[in-house]
Amino acid sequence: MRLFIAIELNDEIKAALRKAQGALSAFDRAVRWVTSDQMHLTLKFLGEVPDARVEEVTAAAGRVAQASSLFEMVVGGCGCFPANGRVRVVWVGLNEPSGTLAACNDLCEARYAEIGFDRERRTFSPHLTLGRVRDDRTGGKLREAVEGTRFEPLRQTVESMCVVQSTLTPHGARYAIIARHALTVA
Ligand code: 2AM
Repeated sequence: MRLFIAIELNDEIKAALRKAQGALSAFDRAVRWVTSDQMHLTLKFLGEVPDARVEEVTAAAGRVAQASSLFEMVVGGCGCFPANGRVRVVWVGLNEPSGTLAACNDLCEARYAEIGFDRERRTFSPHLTLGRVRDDRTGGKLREAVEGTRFEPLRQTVESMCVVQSTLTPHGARYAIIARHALTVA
């Protein structure tokens, strides 16, 4: 099954993400907006995992969670990937002053590399995907609108991380949490 490691978002943040999508509704034809059920923060994408290895993958996430402390993140600010040219992904950014999120991502990379998963080659750019664009033909208008969208900072204390199964369907990806591991209280 297709798996990734993620952090769930609270309802207040999800509602604000929906509002940001609404503010960009002029681009509804160009962008496939993610639904509330699909909103999350990805820590590590694992890809296809044989059923026989799911337990091992879940246990590895448990060890990462045990070695990571609770932390607070501040969500805010809209942007696009890539940084220039046609937009592929519309996102909301986040700040995490304690560095725990980056450390947690490093730990995930290390633990999963130990059990044979590829390390992510791109630098970790934590983001909350708002929508994906197949072919941006807006001539820069989408980027301009995204970069001009206000998103008031919102805080969330992150207390757990999850192993998520992604099932690709013609209507988009369906996500199901298969394990949730509490982070350590310092
Ligand atoms: P994205 O939000 O930036 O698209 C489930 O697919 C999650 O894993 C998504 O949040 C996606 O990030 C992330 N992801 C990272 N690498 C991926 C890859 N190679 N293929 C699919 N999703 C990936």
